[in-house]
Amino acid sequence: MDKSQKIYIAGHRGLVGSAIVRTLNQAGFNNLIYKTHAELDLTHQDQVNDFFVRQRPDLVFLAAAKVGGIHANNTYRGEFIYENLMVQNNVITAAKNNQVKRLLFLGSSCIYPRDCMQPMKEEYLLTGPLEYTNEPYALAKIAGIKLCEAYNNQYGTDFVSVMPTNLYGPNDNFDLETSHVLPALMRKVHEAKKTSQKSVIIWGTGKPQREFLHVDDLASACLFIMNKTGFTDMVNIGSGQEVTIRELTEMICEIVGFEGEIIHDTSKPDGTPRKLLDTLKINQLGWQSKIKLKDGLRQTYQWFLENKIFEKVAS
Ligand code: GFB
Repeated sequence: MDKSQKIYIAGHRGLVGSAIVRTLNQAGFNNLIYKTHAELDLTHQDQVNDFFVRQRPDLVFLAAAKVGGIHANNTYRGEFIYENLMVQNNVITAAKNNQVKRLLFLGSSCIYPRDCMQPMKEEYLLTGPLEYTNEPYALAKIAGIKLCEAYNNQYGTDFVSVMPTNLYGPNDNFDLETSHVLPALMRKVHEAKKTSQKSVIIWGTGKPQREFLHVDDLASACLFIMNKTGFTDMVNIGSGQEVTIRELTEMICEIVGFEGEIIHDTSKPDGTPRKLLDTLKINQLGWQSKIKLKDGLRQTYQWFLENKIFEKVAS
């Protein structure tokens, strides 16, 4: 990457895209382009083509996607496969047709089989059935990885796919119906404390294990991989910091200062029992995550308070 290059960040308002913009700005990259959803609908091929012909970006971070937690994935199954396929097909193909020098596609750890061997190596992709609750999303992401690979093979493009583990941080979605587990728990525990509740209800048995990565660590990894011109292997991005959902809830209770009981609603699904990424590949390239889960949780809770997220989502 050099500072004269034009960099397009698709999805700049989301958790990942906003962290990539923040990290690029901090590193002195100011030649950035981004459009809001209202200005450019990435599910429309004509709009995307026109945008690429007019703007001619050199580099693309493809962080635009329809995302959500277990309930959203399982409820809006049609939208999760349709919108993600449309966005990624349009952006990746426009990048190929308009001589983009390098594109980085954001995947997800849910592309691996439900009962995958742990930790999950990149080579385990497509070796078993997927988890039902997020199968449509995972299939779309797998298609995106394969589209990048196919264009690289056929047209000599320099597109790369990265697979982050469960992410968290500033600008996350705190809506209780559609969010991922970490922001949902942060908000639930905060509300329980504010309203002096005796208990907080969490979904499932609390036994599934999840690995969490702060989104600023992910953004640093994305810049690191973008800089590896010619490196097109799919690569995992994780932290190795794995906790059960119950342990995560306890950590959040401690940070928020809530001492009530944790109750499990086992009518809600658990999802994948475990998904820990093997990060040997990116570690050997020279990248390592830095932010410890406890520190990242404290920082994210601070952001939640300072940005008055509680009041915003409640209104
Ligand atoms: O982040 P999450 O929604 O999705 O976490 P996944 C789900 C786990 O947290 C399940 C438990 O074991 C839930 O039972 N959980 C407990 C809760 N309380 C809550 C709560 O209040 N809200 C939520 N959302 N969960 C996602 C995929 O899977 O992983 C995405 O759905 C993406 O597609 C992401 O791939 C990385 O971790 O199961």
